[in-house]
Order: sequence, then C-alpha cells, then structure tokens
Amino acid sequence: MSGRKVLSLVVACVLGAIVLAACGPTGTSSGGSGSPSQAITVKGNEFKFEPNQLTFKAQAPVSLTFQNTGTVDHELDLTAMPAKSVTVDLSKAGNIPADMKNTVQSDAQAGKVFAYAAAGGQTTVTFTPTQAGSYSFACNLPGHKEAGMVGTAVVQ
Ligand SMILES: [Cu+2]
Repeated sequence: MSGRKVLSLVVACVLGAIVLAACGPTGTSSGGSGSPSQAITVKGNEFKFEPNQLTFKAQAPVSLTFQNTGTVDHELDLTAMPAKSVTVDLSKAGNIPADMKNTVQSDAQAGKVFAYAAAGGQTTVTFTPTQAGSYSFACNLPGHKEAGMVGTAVVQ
C-alpha cells in the first residue's frame, strides 16, 4: 500500500467519525418536552382586551402573556376557569404594588389564572385548563370592567 493510499484511508475514517458524531446523538433531542402547545399574547389598555375572545384546548398547556399597552395598571382575571400547573412570571410586570405581587403568586399556587402588569409591563402565566366551558375574564380595577375590559375564554 502506498503512503498516499494510507493517508486517504485515515482521512476517510476521520471524516466518517465526524459525520457519525454529528448525526448520532440528534435522535434523542427531538420531541416536545412539556413546552406549551398554545401560546397567546393578550394586550390590555384603556379600556379593552385584544383579543377578547380566547380559545384553549382542555388538558393542553397554555402560555398566556398579558401585555399592558396602556398608561395605567391593568389585570387579567381569569380565576373563574379551572386550571392546573399554574405558574407566573412577574419579572417583566413593571413596578407593581407588593400586595398585588403576593396576590398573583398565591393565586397561581391555588391554581388560578390571574395576571397583573404596570403600564408597559407584561406578565406571563402558564397553565393547563382542566374543564371545557366558557369563562369570562376581566380587569377588576375600579371602573375598568364597566368601561369594557372584559372577555371570554372558551375551553374546548
Ligand atoms: Cu384595567
């Protein structure tokens, strides 16, 4: 065997090893590992929700981001809807009152979907609706619901 043939064999083996290494492990990293299958952003401002009609699938995880595009605090109270695995991310909620922070977090722990954000802020709630039905949501800050901050979530 000539020196050149040995070298090309070595090169072929090294290339083969690289290809195997690159292709080998990918089979294990696919599939949705609990990431929300339903993601939606709801904007809230004076005085409406956009959109104000939401549709979810029962038993499927949801990531709902409530974005306050208005000029005062707003909330999205969907506590009427039965849910499980509720978590809330207040890191971008803005400068919200401490007692409201506690309310949002204890509601999440109790399986209730409740978001609150200061003007320009946003709060993400993840949850899994457990029961089909039609549930209304609203902003309960004084006068806001009456002015139009209401909506409906349908769980199918
Ligand atoms: Cu409001």
